[in-house]
Amino acid sequence: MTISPQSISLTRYLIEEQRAGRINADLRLLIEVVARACKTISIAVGKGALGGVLGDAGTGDDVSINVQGEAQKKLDVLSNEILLEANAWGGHLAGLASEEMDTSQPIPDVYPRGNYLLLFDPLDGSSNIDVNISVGTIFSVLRAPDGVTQATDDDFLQPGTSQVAAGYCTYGPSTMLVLTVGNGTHAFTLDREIGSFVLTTRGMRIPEETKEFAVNMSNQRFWEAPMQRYVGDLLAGKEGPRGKDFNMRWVASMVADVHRILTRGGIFSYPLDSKCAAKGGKLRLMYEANPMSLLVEQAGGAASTGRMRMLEVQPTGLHQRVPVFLGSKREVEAAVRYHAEHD
Ligand code: AHM
Ligand code: MG
Repeated sequence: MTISPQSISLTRYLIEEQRAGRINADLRLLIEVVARACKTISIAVGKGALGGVLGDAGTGDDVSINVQGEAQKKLDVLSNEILLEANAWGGHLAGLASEEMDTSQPIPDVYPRGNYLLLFDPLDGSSNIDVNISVGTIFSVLRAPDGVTQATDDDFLQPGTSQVAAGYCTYGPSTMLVLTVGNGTHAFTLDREIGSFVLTTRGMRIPEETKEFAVNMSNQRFWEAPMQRYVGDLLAGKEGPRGKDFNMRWVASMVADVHRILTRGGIFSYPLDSKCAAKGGKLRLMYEANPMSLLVEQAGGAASTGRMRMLEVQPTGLHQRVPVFLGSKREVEAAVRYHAEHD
């Protein structure tokens, strides 16, 4: 396949956004650096067993555990290192935070600093790494508070409405970067031969109505009452109160599930359940729910905790967890209604 002169690369897209005054040079560089790191991660993921990167990090009884109490995979650790290394020296950041690190990471003293904060989940969907199913990287960009050049954890605790950019990269049959800088959600596909991301869908739009939902049904008995009733009504199909038959899909990689929903509609949910209630939910607000919520809203969808707009949640911790409902607008509104009727 050859690239046509009409093809718009990520670089060109970002330069045009800069010319239009929607981003500055530092944010452009930051996004380029993240995209470059994602290409490196894509190569490691693509090698699979041949790259010696499958399986748990650490050995035997000494399996490496992250701040979330989860066993780290070799690729989790490698992806984290790739993103840290790529972003440390560019001079556009005042700090970094990752799912894989307890606290935020300062920029090494030898490098200049900038005005942005970067948060990421380096390799989301870890349970799928060893079975050759799509995984992805999720990232969120915030502005550092005025005057802050070396950020502490508290500087990151800004609501999702403050994000200046968000995106994910999905490592599936093709590698795709889906990005927003607050002016729509756009998809870029990696042209592996020339090593560049090419704009393949400008202005993704999520259909407002859907007949498809994504949830881990094995947790059904642990859900709260409004969620039980909501999914019960979806399963009741045409004969039930919703009056239509719903289909279900669950990859167990948020990036892949959200990518499907951005492409053809649906509702993704990871609700509160009695197993994760003490933690506030399963998915993390700052580097999973918030960036995905901005991407979804920018594509005409909606995102909620079930009780409030996701992007308005005031974070209290870097690794805070939240219940998540996002995707087709009318369906997210329906899920929110079930919660409101119950509360
Ligand atoms: P991870 O960040 O440790 O990979 O966990 C997040 C993942 C999401 O990608 C996915 O939606 C969810 O956990 C899957 O959960 P479950 O194992 O309950 O199906
Ligand atoms: Mg994750």
